[in-house]
Amino acid sequence: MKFAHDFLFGAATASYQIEGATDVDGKGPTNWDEFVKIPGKTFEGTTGEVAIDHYHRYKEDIKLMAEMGLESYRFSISWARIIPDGVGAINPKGIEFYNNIIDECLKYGIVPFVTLYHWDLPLCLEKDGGWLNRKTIDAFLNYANVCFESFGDRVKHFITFNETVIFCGHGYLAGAHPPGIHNAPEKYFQATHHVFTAHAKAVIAYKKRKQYGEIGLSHVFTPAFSIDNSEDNLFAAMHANQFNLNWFYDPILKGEYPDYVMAWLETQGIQPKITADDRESLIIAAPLNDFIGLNYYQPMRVERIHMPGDVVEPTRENATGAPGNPSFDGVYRTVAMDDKRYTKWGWEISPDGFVSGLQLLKEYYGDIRIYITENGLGDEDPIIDGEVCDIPRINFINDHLVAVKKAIELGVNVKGYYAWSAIDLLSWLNGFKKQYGFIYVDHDNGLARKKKASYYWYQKVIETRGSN
Ligand code: BGP
Repeated sequence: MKFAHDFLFGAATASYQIEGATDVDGKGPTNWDEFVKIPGKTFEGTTGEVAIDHYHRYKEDIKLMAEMGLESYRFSISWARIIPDGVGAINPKGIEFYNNIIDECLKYGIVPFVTLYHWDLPLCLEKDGGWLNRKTIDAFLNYANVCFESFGDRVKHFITFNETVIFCGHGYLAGAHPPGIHNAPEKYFQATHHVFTAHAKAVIAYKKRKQYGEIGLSHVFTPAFSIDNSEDNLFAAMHANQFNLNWFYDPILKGEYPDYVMAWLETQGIQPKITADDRESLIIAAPLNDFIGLNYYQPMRVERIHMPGDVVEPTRENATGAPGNPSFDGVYRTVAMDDKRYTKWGWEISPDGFVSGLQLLKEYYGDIRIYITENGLGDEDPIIDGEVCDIPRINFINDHLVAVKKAIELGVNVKGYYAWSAIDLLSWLNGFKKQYGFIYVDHDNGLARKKKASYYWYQKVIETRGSN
């Protein structure tokens, strides 16, 4: 099977991970500019101050993407470049920069797919309470409107937020992202609710403008599967999906929160404050969403946590599962299984989990249009005779594209695939060693760009519409 002619083959990046130039041309400071200064918060103290200097090299980078045959480029806008203090005056240089990126894409026939919020919040807003402060909802709506006004004539695909579970989970539970708070579930739930409300208001505003494009949001998609068929573990998987999947998709697509999680929040006395206006926005916006974006890297394998006294066979703990995939009342834990494959960073490699996850999503939410907005392999790519031989990445992406095809054949409405990432970039917590790109960036040689083996391979995939 070939992918349909309107299926988009893309690749993605995010502003803080590539742009650098963090205090250039009027850009305001962000939460991440501050956070990376705290010792021990990032890998070997790496920061996005220079990143891969895409701010100055975007022409070269987009030309390389065009030569690869990329049909669509997903990138994010840095809010603080557009509105340096988050709420006040607009910075014309910021608008100009993103206009240039958009024009450069269009010049080559690349469809720009724009994320409004990929985690870099203007510092003034973070200092004023960030996503815990309701004022951030209005500030986001204002910022989104500025973007629709400035770019909506040429950008026809907007993603409001990237991965609410990650920036709120790491921000208010694991302390690994700004604002660096640990174990505060009441804050976590309140912040997620504010994000969903901001999304809903932006969707309504966008549709009122009649710019005739698409709008949706992207979630990290980690469907939970029980490690066996025992009732106990199946219950744990259901529970994990309620907290990690339904909590995030129900308010967006159904306009209401899942009863199961709400009931649990009540038992804990930590229900988020939801105003009548918030509820109304969620309900009005739900049917207006054009798509959801899924960032799929791995599924979760879960088992029920047993009570003291139970005999439990110890399993290897999954190093990365916990922070972004919280279990609040100790019902389940994520486990690594001996018969599964893992990356060097302990992320499970599971194209089958992708297919099953997409089917599960269809059961929950029907035929909603889906874009795979991220999928890829983080690796330390081998360089042999000067060539970047990232064969494991080729295998990974190939297997996941086959999975997407299978899901489409099973009736899942997938309309595009964005590899993470178009080019090597800064990994938020893993620095520059963990690479994802089709294009290598040589940090020992003035950030020179070089095509990897996967670059030529993806070029062929696009050329043949995935039939090779
Ligand atoms: C997603 C983020 C991306 C990117 C990716 C890989 O959650 O949306 O921005 O960072 O994960 O993550 P990492 O760099 O930690 O391997």
